Amino acid sequence: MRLLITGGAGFIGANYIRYVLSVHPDYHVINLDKLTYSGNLGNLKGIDGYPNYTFVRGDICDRNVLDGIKFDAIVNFAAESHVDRSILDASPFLQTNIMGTHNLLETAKQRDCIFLHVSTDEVYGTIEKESFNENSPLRPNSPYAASKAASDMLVRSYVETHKIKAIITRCSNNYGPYQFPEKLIPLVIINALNMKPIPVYGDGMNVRDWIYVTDHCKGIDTVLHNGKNGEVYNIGSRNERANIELIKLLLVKVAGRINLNENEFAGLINFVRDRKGHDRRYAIDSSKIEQQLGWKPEISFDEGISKTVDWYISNKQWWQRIISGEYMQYYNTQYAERLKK
Ligand code: NAD
Ligand code: TDX
Repeated sequence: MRLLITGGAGFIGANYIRYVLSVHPDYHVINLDKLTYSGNLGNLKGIDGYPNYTFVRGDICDRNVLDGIKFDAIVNFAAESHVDRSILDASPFLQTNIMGTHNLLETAKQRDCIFLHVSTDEVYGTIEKESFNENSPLRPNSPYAASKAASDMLVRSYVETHKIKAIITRCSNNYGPYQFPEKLIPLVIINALNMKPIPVYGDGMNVRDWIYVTDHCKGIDTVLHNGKNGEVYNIGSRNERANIELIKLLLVKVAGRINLNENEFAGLINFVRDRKGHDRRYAIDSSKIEQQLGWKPEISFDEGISKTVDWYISNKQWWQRIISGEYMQYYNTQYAERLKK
């Protein structure tokens, strides 16, 4: 199998490449990535020398690049992925997430290949009680979520109209190694290690449903090999936490790991202006993939959080390179904005 993985230099894509090459050592992986601000070839250190791994720097919107690559299946991770950035400027989200997916679908239409589209629970919007299943209506609330919902709809239309072989996965919030520091969990760990304030949006009571990244990767691989054409599969771990509860837990873990009294971190928690259109709660029902395909999450929340804290503490060089670059300018500007009443 020749697998084209798009966005494989990002957080989940890089974890997926590591997973695929460990369980299918006979596969050839081609990683097509534009290397935007969140793409980092350092995420694939150790893999880059494998004879069955090829990196191509390119844009999923560029048809010529795709025409030059041979593959049997596409797993599409490539996306603009950060909600806050989509609020500042939605254009790159529409370009990559919608037009890029369309370009990949056109390619899939011309070739007899499988297309697995990695989507998100955010397409369902926010839910007060119970959880989203695959038949829940799509009610995206951020420009990011709207662009992902649009791409999901395009995938559906290509299955119905052009009879391509495509499947969609919708996963909840991921965490684990190699996550870009703009996302909540790495941000809290890194800010704590640097004794910097931790911005808590609004009242801190927004709820997210957290899954360890390798559980998501295993779910994607299960769907790729055993999923039914045209179907949608939710992937989640039933680990709902209010943000403030999660932040406090992370601070306890970090303090314990560096032998500091956790009270030293108490003053870092800083309630700031809320995110516009901030979804109150996400919760995902993954009984379909569990019952039909036999997948289930394997990493408990406590184990996953401990592994993640350990990884960031042991891989300072990885994140120090990022926070000493242009990311910090984005972060500081955003943080200053959030302090304004
Ligand atoms: P990320 O931002 O860490 O990585 C995105 C990758 O895509 C980067 O390597 C980037 O360089 C690449 N990319 C961006 N635009 C591109 C383009 N036009 N052409 C080629 N490559 C391009 O994101 P992530 O968190 O790893 O998310 C990966 C996918 O999973 C996304 O589609 C996202 O919507 C989805 N998802 C993420 C989460 C989560 O919690 N992070 C949850 C559910 C679904
Ligand atoms: O500094 C912060 N303070 C804060 O309170 C940041 C960065 C976030 N938050 C809050 C906002 C959310 O309620 O924490 C929660 C998680 O925020 P993010 O890490 O930005 O994730 P979220 O907006 O929930 O979206 C994520 O999950 C679904 C991913 O970024 C998406 O790519 C994925 O589709």
